[in-house]
Amino acid sequence: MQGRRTFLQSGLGLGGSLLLGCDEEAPLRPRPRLTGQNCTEFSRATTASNDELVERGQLLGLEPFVGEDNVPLEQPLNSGLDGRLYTDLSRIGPGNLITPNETFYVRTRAPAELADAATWTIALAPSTEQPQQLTLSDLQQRTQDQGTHLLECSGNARGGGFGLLSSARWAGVPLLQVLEESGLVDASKLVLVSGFDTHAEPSANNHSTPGASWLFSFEQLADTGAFLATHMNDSELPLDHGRPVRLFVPGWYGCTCIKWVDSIDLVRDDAPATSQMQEFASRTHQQGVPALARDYLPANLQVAAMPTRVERWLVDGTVIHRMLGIVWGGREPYNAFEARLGNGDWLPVSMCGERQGTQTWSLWELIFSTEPGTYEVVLRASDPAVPQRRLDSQYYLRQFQVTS
Ligand SMILES: Nc1nc2c(c(=O)[nH]1)N[C@H]1C(S)=C(S)[C@@H](COP(=O)(O)O)O[C@H]1N2
Ligand SMILES: [Mo]
Repeated sequence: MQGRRTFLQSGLGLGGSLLLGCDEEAPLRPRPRLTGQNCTEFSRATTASNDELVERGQLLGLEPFVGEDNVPLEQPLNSGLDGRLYTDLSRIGPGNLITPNETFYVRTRAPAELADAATWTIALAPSTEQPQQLTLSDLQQRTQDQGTHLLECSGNARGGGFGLLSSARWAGVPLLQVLEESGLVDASKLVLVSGFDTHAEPSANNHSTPGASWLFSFEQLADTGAFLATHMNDSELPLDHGRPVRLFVPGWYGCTCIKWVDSIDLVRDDAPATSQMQEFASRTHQQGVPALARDYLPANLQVAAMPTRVERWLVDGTVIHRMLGIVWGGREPYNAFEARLGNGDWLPVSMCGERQGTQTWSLWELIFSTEPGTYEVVLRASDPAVPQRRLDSQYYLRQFQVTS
């Protein structure tokens, strides 16, 4: 074990540049360009194939991530509150940055008792003296492209291959616009967004609590550009993603993005936190479980990064590896990240182009060569001043195997 680690460390650390051929037999050579450019297009490869040659390299296959429970990916599992679908993150690539609707992760599948979309209405300010109704056609007439945003479940975990994370292009109407047009802007109030969440069956072992609602200040709605989404990747929302309408809060965890929205209320700013807010308090990094909604911190995603795919290549008779991964979250599009394999040195990863904003993921790669074995990999933003709570705690640690 110790020998392998040392080998990796010295092999990767050579003169600060990544050199190939760090074992005794192979002479040192410059890092091979697998492709003309960093991170160039590749096809999905699960098996070795001669078709997958890129210049001098031949893609032999993917190395597995290990210790991740092997949940079935990209197929609906269970129903209702326990319903899940895990996205296969190894598919993400330069030409594959949008998750198709069919494989976008699901956390809670559509309740069986959901009302017909044709007659769907949203109660606006139902507890006030000006109760109103918003029809679906009111919304659809105003629907506009809202751009590409990723969504991550705050409970995204290694056991599910971190597959509760996906990115799509959304269309809908900013919630603030709806409230303005309805004469319902009152900054002294909080906005309570609730979704239909009556499920025939309770969650097994009470793993998930029914009742989906979250409270926002008007300032938070303005800051995030939260919108009521009606479309995803140019199609109507799929049922499991909230048809006919869901909330989407750019940059915040999925638990705030209420599906099957049927009520938007204005409440006093000393309103208690909802059961959903309490359930997700620790996963959204609150201090304890605050009793009042106004004491909740924004449930935003700080900078995060992880590997999503480890490719095994044959280049001029030598096996080398290319790790691909993603970075996401954060207030600004930080571009400098480092990875550590095993207990080796921190190595800068190559970003695949500049990050285009923070609303979706960006790709990086790291090319290395090492001995067979099992390796842990963690990442960090190079600048320690960048808030990166989940990276600091190695939340996204993954283990991969280099097969012999
Ligand atoms: N009505 C309702 N909305 C909900 C939930 C729920 O259980 N019921 N789950 C939330 C959680 S925890 C997440 S992560 C996202 C998942 O959205 P998706 O299934 O479209 O990916 O929906 C949120 N909205
Ligand atoms: Mo979630």
